[in-house]
Amino acid sequence: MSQVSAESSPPIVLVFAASDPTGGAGIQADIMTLASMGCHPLTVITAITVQDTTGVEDVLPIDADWIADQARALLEDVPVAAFKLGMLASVEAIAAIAEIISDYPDIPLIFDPVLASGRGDQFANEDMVDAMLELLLPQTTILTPNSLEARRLALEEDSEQEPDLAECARRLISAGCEFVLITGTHENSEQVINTLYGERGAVRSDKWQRLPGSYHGSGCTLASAIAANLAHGLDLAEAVKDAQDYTWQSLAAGFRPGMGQYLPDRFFWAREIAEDHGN
Ligand code: PXL
Repeated sequence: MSQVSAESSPPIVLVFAASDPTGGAGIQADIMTLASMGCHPLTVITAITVQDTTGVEDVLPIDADWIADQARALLEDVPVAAFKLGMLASVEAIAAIAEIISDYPDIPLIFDPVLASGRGDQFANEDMVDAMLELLLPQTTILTPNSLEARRLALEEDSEQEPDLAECARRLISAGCEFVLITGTHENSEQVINTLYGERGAVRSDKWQRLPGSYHGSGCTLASAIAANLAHGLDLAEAVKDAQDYTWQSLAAGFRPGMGQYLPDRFFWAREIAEDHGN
């Protein structure tokens, strides 16, 4: 058994994301995932939302100065092993976060470009998409769009034809990020195919059994799991593979607390232990 002393700290991940009161997605998903994977989350809230398991009713962006002040206070105090970005909610917030992380070029940045919810609620306008491309992609270690987000981020103004996903990845990498993981949940394939691309093209492609039902928070879970693995020191391809496995298990253990979508159980292993004790 490994020794855990009061001195030793779990790896610390600084998350910028929005509150989802259902606990399905957003910063709540990030907190649970990071904690479940042995990391400690520092959490800067970028927006609060009104939502239930059926949809998002409203979003209140937090003032960019407040976002910057929260992050600066933490960064002056606590060493951080990775940054994770989720919903950002305004151009000003994107600019403020981009400026802060530019002071820490050696810390890996996991950027989940949240443009819409899985249910189609829109979170980002064109100015925000432009700001993400211009200010955040050049600082990103790994970008984790779903296929819809990848197409929107990679769309060129004058092109009529929709690019295939490999071409989207090429464009996003030429916009400055090191790696792109495009997830295939929204595609028509029998299995879900997630492909990791780097500068020289596809690095790995993983196929997962498509689960029945509609899930809320799978993208946040996946990106946070990658952040946790990078914070633990795994190499990137290994971090991506293991994070998908963790996410799939969370989804397979998912539950439906309300009348809408299923939520992942990011502590599926704790339930297994509790059930064993109950025997
Ligand atoms: O799943 C993306 C997402 C991220 N963050 C918040 C959300 C959602 C989806 O609804 O509400 C706060």
